[in-house]
Amino acid sequence: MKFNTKTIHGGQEHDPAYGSVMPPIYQTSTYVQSTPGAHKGYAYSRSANPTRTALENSFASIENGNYGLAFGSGLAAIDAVLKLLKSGDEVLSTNDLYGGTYRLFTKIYEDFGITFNFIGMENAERIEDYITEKTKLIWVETPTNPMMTIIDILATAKIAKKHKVLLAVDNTFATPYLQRPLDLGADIVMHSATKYLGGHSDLVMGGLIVKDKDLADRLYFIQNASGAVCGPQDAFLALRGIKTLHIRMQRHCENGKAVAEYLVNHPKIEEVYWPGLEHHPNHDIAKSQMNDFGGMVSFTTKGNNYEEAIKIIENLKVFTLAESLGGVESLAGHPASMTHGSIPKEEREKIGIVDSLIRLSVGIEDEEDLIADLKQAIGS
Ligand code: P1T
Repeated sequence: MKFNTKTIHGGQEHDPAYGSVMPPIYQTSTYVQSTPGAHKGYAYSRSANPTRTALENSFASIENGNYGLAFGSGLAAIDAVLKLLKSGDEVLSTNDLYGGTYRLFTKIYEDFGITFNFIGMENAERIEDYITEKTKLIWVETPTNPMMTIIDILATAKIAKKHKVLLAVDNTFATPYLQRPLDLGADIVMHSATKYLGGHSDLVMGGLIVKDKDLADRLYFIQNASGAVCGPQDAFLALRGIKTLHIRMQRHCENGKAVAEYLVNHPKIEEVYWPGLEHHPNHDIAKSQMNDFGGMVSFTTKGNNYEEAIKIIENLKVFTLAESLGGVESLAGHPASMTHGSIPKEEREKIGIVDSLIRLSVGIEDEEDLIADLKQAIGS
């Protein structure tokens, strides 16, 4: 199956009970047993639930993996990956990443004796300089949140393989419509399915996808042992969202391009961060590993004025000021005070998250309405 067919049919079976075309929501915590241990493959819904299984199979299919796991949030999925590690292990991570991921790493797992090294990975060769005998995991976000930095997955995977280190890629911003990290040699793909996979801002959900059976078994064990699973209703909604991922992403990309190009030419805008722009520092890598450039666009205003950025955000009418991204509706956020507020100011500013940075999740409305909204909010 090709990608667009996989989003609809990948890993799906018609319901064996009544032949329903859409998967039933198995809203049950437990399952009948005829004698202890004798059941139809499902004993307790933390361990497995048929609606969640349908979603996990869809996750695996769209990312070209063999195994999928669904969690109660993106952070719960990341948490499960970190539980593969032990005290004394080291992790190399992109220095620009979602603030909540940074907080989980530094405020929870550092206390368990795991060391995190946050480095710029735009130049993949540099990564090797930081690998030690204790390095067990490389954590990559690409495009990064919110600076849209692109990391070369293929080159990073080669380094990870050479040193026998796991490579995990947070594919939330790109989605498998744009890039499939497992095909490029990553070991684990992670999603905040809250975003583009769900696509309608109506659920919180995480996903992991892997190819290797041993790794999958370890993660299934952690998923069951720690219990951060999603409920069947949310699994159903995420599955429904994935069925239109390809057409939504196509429009997100078209509108993202229109917005980025409008902002680049605006006299009040200083910098525009969108990997489809030819002057983006990693544009060539983006072109080689992504099918298009996505709908996330960040920008700063001339003079880097905090008050002016806040005024622009407040003036927006079609773009809604809110956390999160990846839904059909356009959202605007202020990373320094919202999504990345948990990163200390000096750290934040080193990587470009300055006070005037505005992040847009460009939705699938009419392009003309989005541009008109930016025009009235920014002024000329
Ligand atoms: O919110 P949750 O489903 O737990 O996912 C966390 C997460 C992980 N990775 C990336 C790249 C993310 O963007 C997120 C969540 N991000 C936001 C809420 C945001 O507005 O950026």
